[in-house]
Amino acid sequence: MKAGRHTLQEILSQGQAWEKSLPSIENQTERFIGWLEKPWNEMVFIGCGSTYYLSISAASIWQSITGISARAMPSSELWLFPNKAITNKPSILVAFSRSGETSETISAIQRYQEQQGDDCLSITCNADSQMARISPQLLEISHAKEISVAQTRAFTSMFLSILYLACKSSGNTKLIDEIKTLPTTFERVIGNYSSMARKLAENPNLTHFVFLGSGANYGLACEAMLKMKEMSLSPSDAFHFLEFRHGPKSMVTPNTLIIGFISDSARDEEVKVLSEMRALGAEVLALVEKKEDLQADYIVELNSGVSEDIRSLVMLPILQLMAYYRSISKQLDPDRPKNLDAVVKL
Ligand code: F1P
Repeated sequence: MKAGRHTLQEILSQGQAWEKSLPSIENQTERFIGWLEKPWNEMVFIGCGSTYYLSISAASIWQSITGISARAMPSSELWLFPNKAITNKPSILVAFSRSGETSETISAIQRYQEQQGDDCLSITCNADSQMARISPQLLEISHAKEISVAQTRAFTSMFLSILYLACKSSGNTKLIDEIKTLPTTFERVIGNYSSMARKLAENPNLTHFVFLGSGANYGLACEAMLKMKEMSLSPSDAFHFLEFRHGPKSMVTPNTLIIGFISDSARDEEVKVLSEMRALGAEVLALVEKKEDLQADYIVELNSGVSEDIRSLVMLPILQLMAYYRSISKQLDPDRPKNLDAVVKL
């Protein structure tokens, strides 16, 4: 069987998966929207690996859209250190897991239920899972199921669901309309930039990949870093944009590709970091809504026309594709990353 067949199909079908998932998310949300709107003091998002990185971005976006305090942590922190993890009661737990079977996430939900009652929502691609059985509230994203080990469309589709929930629970219909435009933007960005992603992935001089993102983009930068590691076994790092100056920049060489997720809110400061890294010899790829006068070696211009909280999701697929192409160019199989299983069961 052709290496990477499933991963490629899952990356390229994300727009369709979002399109199909949205009506189902809307329907399911009716069941628990009143519960979600209760006066919770805090939302706590958990997951492992990709779904932990998803939690980081979800917490940032939830707080920005709803105004309710939100935090993210790996499932293991809540499971093993519950007293340190939960402070601001009443809180609500939102757990992400593609498989619904990751042991740490199941144990964290159980620990949370023992200590807090049953205020928990699980978001998964697998309704026939242990997670679904133990969770009082469930949101299933069935159109995003995957065969590959590395998550791609499952990640972005679960992200889409939390965007929708945040907008719905704050009554922001303008943002909900914006979400509905994302599949079209996805198709355009993939269509315009997949050859650029391939060229960068196949460049043997690039041996170190650094993903920079701040605010909600930090979780996405981490996820892009994880894709590059899992699929292509390439040294990759992720940092908050301005943190990169505080030590990590000493690793920059002409073989480094810096990939910046540029926000609107902090654009000027983020662009300065990219310029400094170019001056140190790195190659720079910027992902940005409008390129305007931005200086970079490579630019992915989104032109989404939607708010920054909604659009950041569309920055990820082109980088998933870059990881896929790099894996293929190293004669690896992106469908089956080395040493990895789709689910970690302890
Ligand atoms: C989480 C996860 C994946 C990762 C790895 C092991 O799974 O960490 O993100 O790629 O293969 O599992 P899940 O809880 O979201 O199913």
